[in-house]
Amino acid sequence: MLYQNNIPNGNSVPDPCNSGGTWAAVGHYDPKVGSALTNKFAKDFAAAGHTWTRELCMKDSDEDTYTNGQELGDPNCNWTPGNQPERAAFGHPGIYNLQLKSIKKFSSSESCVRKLDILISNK
Ligand SMILES: [Ca+2]
Repeated sequence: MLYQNNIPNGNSVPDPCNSGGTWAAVGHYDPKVGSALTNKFAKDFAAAGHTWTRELCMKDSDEDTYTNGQELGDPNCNWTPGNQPERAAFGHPGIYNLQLKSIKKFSSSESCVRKLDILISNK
């Protein structure tokens, strides 16, 4: 996942479906499969030429009121590739945290990731 290096904390984005875990494929709805459906952050990232621009940093791709920069630990949009971000990432820039609150309960046969896919496809 080379794109991980193009965003701050790209290799340590929290997995909202798995407390303490990380979400490797940040632009996708499946944490590990880069070919899975892309999320809103991925679309904005692509529009920025797969680079971390000030505009992308200031944007709130998943509309959860936190900018992508805030969620990824670059609240002042100063990060450049290869350097240490100002803070640790605390949120996933492509998954609206409130959506997760509404899907906390799922049966053992359903995964959180699948629930996310269903939510998004109904949007
Ligand atoms: Ca956000």
